[in-house]
Amino acid sequence: MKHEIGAITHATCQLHRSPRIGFLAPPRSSLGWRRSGAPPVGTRRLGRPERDAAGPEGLSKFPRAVYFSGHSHLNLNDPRSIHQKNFTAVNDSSSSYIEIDHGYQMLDAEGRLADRFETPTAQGLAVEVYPGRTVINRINLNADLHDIYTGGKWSANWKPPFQSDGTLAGKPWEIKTAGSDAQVVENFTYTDANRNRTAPRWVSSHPLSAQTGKDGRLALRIEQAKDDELVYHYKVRVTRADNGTEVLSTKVANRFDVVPAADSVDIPVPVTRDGAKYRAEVVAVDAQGNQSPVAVDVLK
Ligand SMILES: [Ca+2]
Repeated sequence: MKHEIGAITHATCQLHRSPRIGFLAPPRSSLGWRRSGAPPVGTRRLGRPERDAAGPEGLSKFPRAVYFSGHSHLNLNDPRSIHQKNFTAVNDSSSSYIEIDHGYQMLDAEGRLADRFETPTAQGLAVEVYPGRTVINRINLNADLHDIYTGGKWSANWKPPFQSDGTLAGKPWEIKTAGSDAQVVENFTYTDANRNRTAPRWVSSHPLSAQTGKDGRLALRIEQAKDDELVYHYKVRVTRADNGTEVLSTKVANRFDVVPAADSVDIPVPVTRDGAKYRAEVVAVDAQGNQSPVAVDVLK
């Protein structure tokens, strides 16, 4: 099974043809960037039926196994990118562009709200395997602020030099692998039962304010909330203060992949800033769905 796990990892690397850390099950492993070529020493390439057989059911008997998603593009900042039940499964993101869940809007390069789930940030994993523990480092290779459609063109592969020198996408994930199989499972920390339950909090006593957007329209400025993991998105609702007519209702993805993070974000509101009053309600939400108190303010 150790060999099969290595081969699965290698097979997924082949799919994406991007730099990845080669990985074998502990305690003995090889470590290094792999692009293509022969499978890691001591492993063999699996065919599809064998890979299917080595899926969740097959791996459930091997709690030290680490399954790398391959080609998921899902970002490494998200605490849900690791999961433990009978073994460990991790996303391994992408070295071209990363993705968040669908169903959100992001601010594009011009500061407009656009339907986006991709950002041109490069991420990868660096895996260290020691006797008794495995450490998976989440690396942000390019933590700059870019838009996946810069200038209206698909812009997935930003090239160095980057403004940032590279950062981490979060604390390293550590897996204890010493002891019996039962002890290894008992020591799992990234489980459903341990999912984070601490909600984001507002730092400013007045986190909302009115700004004038580039086009002369109203913009809602949000002073960023804080979370013990990350603020995943903001639920935003803006209504006319006099009659309650809704002018904006959306979920805005927070660019937690960008370092340094912006202290505030300006959300364009599709109304002219002409003195009319608008009621803004904003809730900060973390990746697990924990919600801050609603921040309310009247803008004009
Ligand atoms: Ca939290």
